[in-house]
Amino acid sequence: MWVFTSEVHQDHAPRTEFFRGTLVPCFELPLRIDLIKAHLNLTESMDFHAVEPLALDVISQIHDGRYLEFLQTIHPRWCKQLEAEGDPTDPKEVEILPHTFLTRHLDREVVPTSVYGEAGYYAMDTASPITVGAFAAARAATLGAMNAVEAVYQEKTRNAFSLSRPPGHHAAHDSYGGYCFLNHAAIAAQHWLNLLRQRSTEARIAILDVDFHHGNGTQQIFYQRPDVYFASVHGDPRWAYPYFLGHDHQTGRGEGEGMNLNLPLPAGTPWNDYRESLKKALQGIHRFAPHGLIISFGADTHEEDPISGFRLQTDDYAAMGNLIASLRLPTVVVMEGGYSLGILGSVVSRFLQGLVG
Ligand code: SP5
Ligand code: ZN
Repeated sequence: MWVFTSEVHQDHAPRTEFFRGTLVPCFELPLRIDLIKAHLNLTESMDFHAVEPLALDVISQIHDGRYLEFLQTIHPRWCKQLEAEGDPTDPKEVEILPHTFLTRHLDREVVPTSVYGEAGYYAMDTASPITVGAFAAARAATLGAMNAVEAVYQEKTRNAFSLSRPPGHHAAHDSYGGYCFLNHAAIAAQHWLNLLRQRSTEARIAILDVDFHHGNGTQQIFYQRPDVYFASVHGDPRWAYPYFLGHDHQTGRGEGEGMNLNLPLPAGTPWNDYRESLKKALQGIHRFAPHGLIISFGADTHEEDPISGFRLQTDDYAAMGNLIASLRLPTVVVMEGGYSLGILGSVVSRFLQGLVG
């Protein structure tokens, strides 16, 4: 298993998020990656590789240009405004957390010029602060996922893992949230398709999302496309974040009809039930016959996760990796969520070991 990771994520160290009516310390922290890295360093058959620079224009095939400009400029613009107002706060301490959102019946044609208005235009929640390093960290995470795709496409390895943060699967074509700004799995899929199309007119990629939360961004991005199959096992959005996407009646649209498979599950789901849904996801992927598989991996299905609601245990993740390996596809794993610092390292390590067999 090749592992790609970089230190750029350290500069995105958000302080607080809004949770149950108050500001609480962020769940999505640099320490998450440090702990996983320490574990993988002690895990057999993990080969760490440096992330190489690559052209990033593929990002514009997935995300809206105006949205990308927003992500890149919003923090410096807000800091400049604070400075002009005589606010002495160090830009490194400044976080943008919007409070007013573009919901139904409101006007989406006019993008506000106010920083908080613009953040509310693009955001889906109050839990994803934009810090000084958020965009650079997200871009580095995308680059890690693209490096993993290249390694697998060039057959240097059968499996590669991009160990990065912030996560990506809640980021849609032009919206962010759930701690995600760029959708690394979606961009990696697009990059893989672009490479495949240099050799062949046939190019199909499957994305399997096993984070506890539904990957609303990934679903939205590929909803009408026939070249990417998206399967997700997750907490039913009727009771779990992101609440407004991930129902089983959402099967794709137009050319993408039948290419989206949602498998929502009840609170408290243990591995034995989870496994049956995972098998259905794998059957769907097998029928699609993709050239490659991308896994959005979250460790937040674990019983100890502080913000989720399933009951998987540490040993179950080896079985999960093993089951997915039965697809026998070239596989890229990208890191999504997982917030229990106690079990995060061993869960990721078990999963990857199960995957390589
Ligand atoms: C990538 C990822 O895992 N994002 C998750 C973002 C979730 N943010 C909002 C969490 C709200 C949790 N609801 C409270 C349940 C507490 N038991
Ligand atoms: Zn999650």
